[in-house]
Amino acid sequence: MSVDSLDISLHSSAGRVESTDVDVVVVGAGFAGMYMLHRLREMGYSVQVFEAGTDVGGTWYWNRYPGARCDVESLEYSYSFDEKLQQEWEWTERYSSQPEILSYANHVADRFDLRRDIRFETRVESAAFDEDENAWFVRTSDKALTVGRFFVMATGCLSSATTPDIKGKDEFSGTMAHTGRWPKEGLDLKGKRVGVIGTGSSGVQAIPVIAAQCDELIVFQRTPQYTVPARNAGLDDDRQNEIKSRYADFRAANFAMPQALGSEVSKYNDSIHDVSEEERRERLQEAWDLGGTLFLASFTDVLLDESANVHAQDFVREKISEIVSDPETASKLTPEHIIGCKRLVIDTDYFETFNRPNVRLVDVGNEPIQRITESGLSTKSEDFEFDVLVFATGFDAMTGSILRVDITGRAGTTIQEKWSAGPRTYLGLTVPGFPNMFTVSGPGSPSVLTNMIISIEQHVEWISDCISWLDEHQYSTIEAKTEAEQAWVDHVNAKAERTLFPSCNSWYLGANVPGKTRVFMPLLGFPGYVRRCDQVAENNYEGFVLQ
Ligand code: NA7
Repeated sequence: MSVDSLDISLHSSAGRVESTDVDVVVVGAGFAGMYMLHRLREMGYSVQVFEAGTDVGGTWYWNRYPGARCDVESLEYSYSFDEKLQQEWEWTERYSSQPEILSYANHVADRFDLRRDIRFETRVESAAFDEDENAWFVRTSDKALTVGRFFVMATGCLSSATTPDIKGKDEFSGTMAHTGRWPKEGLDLKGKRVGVIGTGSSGVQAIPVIAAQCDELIVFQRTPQYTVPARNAGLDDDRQNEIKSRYADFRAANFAMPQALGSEVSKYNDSIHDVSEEERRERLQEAWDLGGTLFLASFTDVLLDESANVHAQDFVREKISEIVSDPETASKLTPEHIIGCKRLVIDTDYFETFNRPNVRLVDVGNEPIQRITESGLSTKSEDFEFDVLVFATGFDAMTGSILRVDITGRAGTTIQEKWSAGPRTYLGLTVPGFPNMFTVSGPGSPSVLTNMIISIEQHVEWISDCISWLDEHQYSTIEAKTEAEQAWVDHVNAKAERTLFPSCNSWYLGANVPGKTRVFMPLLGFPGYVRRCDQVAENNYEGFVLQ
């Protein structure tokens, strides 16, 4: 399909449309947008990608904070679609740092000549489906209009950074930075007093590195965090070569795992209640020593049953009291909630950092931050002073980056209206009322509960195959049916309700954003999801209206 043929089809219906026409408009040049562009181009489609940043990389472009690192192992957190690419790229560590992943993204962009179809420093402001033209009219911050037959939101799950609405933010005279929008030129923290708000994954990764750079660090913690050691290390050449010698098999084994990762680590298949106290401890210790998020996969029921979960909680609580020297600090750092219902964090020397003389922990769970002041911030009983304030306060996850674009579907309905009571999709890929629009790793897909790059590949391949099938069968639109959407929403909820995930305030539920409807957004279980997507396609896109 070419621009010319699109022009003809548009002329043949109700009148002329503006000329920058493409087959597909893609929003975002992270790993999803990059592969979407590459695959569609290989299939002969014209594509225009828009990206707000100055270069590729998405989440790895924006999250440049000290210590930023992936929590999926490097040999897994990489594209699998091209054998030469996965053979030629050399990873240096077990878990890659942000700079290394960004270099990889740049390498991919160069290798497949992607940049010529990406317009950087250009934000998509609105997109509207024209029912006469069966096309999406996309307006960008450079005031241009681009028309595409298809519209793909490849905007990532964790791209819309949130800063809490604390009084006095404008009064602070020092430097403020959000971990998810870290300045490209970096921040020199040497000799500085630094305050960090937030102890999620970003805070836990940044705090030890910032503590080692700055003079004095104050950590403002609202909820203590379960974190287990990453045990990051240099990647052994023998291990890398061995995996590369059987990469296709290694990928296939991971693809069959619930989270699309960790096939060589998850070796147990029994309940925590089926083993003796001694074996339970040995196995948790083994997982602690090995490091990584699969700590929770030591038994099958840690995320299903509270009486199983409590053993893993106790184990980590004990480790905190062993590592942190000051009992009062250790107690403040000790979480009480279900382990894993907020995303489990993996760290390097997080709890150890609180033994440093230049680090202080302040509990703002019991005594919230009241205001930001010219020289720091205040709680009810104390004023704190620092030169740099870091917000490690997270993201409006999964829906934030979609909802900040004015997207209008059929009959003038906006996505903001459609999702006012929480996101609703069919397969996490499509939304009734929004024909020819796709979301990569959207709400209702496994996304953040899996190895994201593998989920992205599966989505991109499904979307591009769908577009090609529609053209082959001469359909101009595809639109999810409302019944299919309802059944899907019920399926996602039913899966979540069988687990402990809904039991605490996490970003998976949107609970970190004031006013956001509480809905568990990702779908549990990758292989079942893939089977369902394949089945839908095999059955001529059941659940969709095709015209
Ligand atoms: P998270 O995991 O959402 O963490 C945000 C942190 O900020 C968390 O500790 C919050 O406490 C804290 N927070 C948010 N607002 C406030 C206010 N007003 N006062 C004090 N503390 C606050 O975001 P991350 O960036 O760390 O990680 C997101 C994902 O990115 C991560 O899971 C990885 O997948 C990559 P709370 O727990 O809500 O009490």
